[in-house]
Amino acid sequence: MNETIAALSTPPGSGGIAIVRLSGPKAHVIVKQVFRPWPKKADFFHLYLGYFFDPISQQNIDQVLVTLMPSGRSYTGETMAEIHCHGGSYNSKKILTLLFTLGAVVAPPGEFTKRAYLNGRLDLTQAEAVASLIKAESEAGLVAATAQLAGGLSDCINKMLSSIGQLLAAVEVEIDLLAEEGLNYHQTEMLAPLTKLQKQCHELLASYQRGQILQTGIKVVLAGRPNVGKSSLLNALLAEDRALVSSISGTTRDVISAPLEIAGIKIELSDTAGLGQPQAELEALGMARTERWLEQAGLILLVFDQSRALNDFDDKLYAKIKDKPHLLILNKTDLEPVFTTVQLRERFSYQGPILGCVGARERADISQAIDGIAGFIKSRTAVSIDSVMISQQRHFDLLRKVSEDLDRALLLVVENEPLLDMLAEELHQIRFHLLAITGREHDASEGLLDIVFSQFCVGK
Ligand SMILES: Nc1nc2c(ncn2[C@@H]2O[C@H](COP(=O)(O)OP(=O)(O)OP(=O)(O)O)[C@@H](O)[C@H]2O)c(=O)[nH]1
Ligand SMILES: [Mg+2]
Repeated sequence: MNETIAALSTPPGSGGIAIVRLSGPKAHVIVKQVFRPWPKKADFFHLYLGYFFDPISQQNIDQVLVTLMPSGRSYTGETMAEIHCHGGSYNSKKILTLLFTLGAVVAPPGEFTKRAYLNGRLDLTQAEAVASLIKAESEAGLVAATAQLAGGLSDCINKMLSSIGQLLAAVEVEIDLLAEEGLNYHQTEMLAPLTKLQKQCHELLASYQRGQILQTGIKVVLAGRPNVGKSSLLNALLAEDRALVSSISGTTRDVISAPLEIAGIKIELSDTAGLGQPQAELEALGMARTERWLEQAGLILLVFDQSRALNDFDDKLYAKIKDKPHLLILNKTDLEPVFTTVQLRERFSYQGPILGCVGARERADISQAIDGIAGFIKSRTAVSIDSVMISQQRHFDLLRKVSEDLDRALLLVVENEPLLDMLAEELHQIRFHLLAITGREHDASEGLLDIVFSQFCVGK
């Protein structure tokens, strides 16, 4: 990490302002060679107005603002500088090229945040939150990433670590004393904190689906028999004529997907080919594709046409999706009904909401569908302002390991003759996996010594 890196931190292309960042031991030395006038007393975190000077052609090439940050108090933890130049790809490229000539090197993607992590400015969950924050595409995703960046998840993991550290220290001390003073092991003192940890672990694991919805959004799929009005509903929800609509059954062959935002959550809404008796090969292919789409759906909107009788295909379709999250949409409520909502409920033993809609463009009414989707999302993403959640597969995998380790530790604790060595081994594993979540597994032995020794009394 001795090299000084430089990169354009704003998107390439034209824009009002572009920001070039440098990080590393030579950041200030390099900037000093290209910024004029160099302030008499260059203070940190001040913005200085001046010119970017090309030492080769001996000419000023842009009017810029420069700010300097000291090591230990910058994003990366290293000496840093920022040059705010005028936007425009040619200008910023020229500035960067000159910085490279003066000894800076190209920063690979994520290098600034990697250095921040390696220098202890962020832990791994916070570094991951930076990536999520940049990629967030909805209000809710942004809120979740900001909470993680603020250290919500890290705090929770650190509390769990502190509790496991205490238990481990107690067991280690017990093992040491066993030979001298006989077993002095208090089973109940172990049971309560381990059970509490297991509960916390289960809560975090359960938050994964919620965190994922907030971060990456949810796939919502419209399904139903041909001609019930799925494409019409897609168009109405998107407020644009995206899919072809016709009175001919089997109009939609391929899946059509489009982005949408409801209740602050990013949605990928997909219209599929109706499922029924295919009349042609192409229609059959379309139906096969629908089935694949249903597999991946986070929410299925099963659409019925209330002016046409239900039949076997509705039953088959319902049987296929009943174990996945779904809502029923009763479309064409402007037409004379041939069945009631009570009959629909009874036929499928369905307890959830039935959303009455009119999909036809000229008189569309989809407010119940929007409210229903919003209600579903809220029920799946309900979070209190300070509740912690996980949204990364990596966190989920590690916490699952922690939970399995805890199960084994709990089994050992309730044994009559506890095997202290085995228990200590399980607690070490739990600690190691928890440390890995925040990227501190290399601290596993170091930090523990402090906790262990703090348990001994003075003079022992
Ligand atoms: N009266 C009435 N007609 C509707 C409504 N929604 C859709 N339609 C009509 O129903 C017909 C079929 O609509 P589509 O949206 O193409 O139906 P689909 O379910 O996508 O059909 P496939 O693609 O064949 O599976 C069209 O003529 C629409 O105008 C509605 O709420 N009321
Ligand atoms: Mg269609």
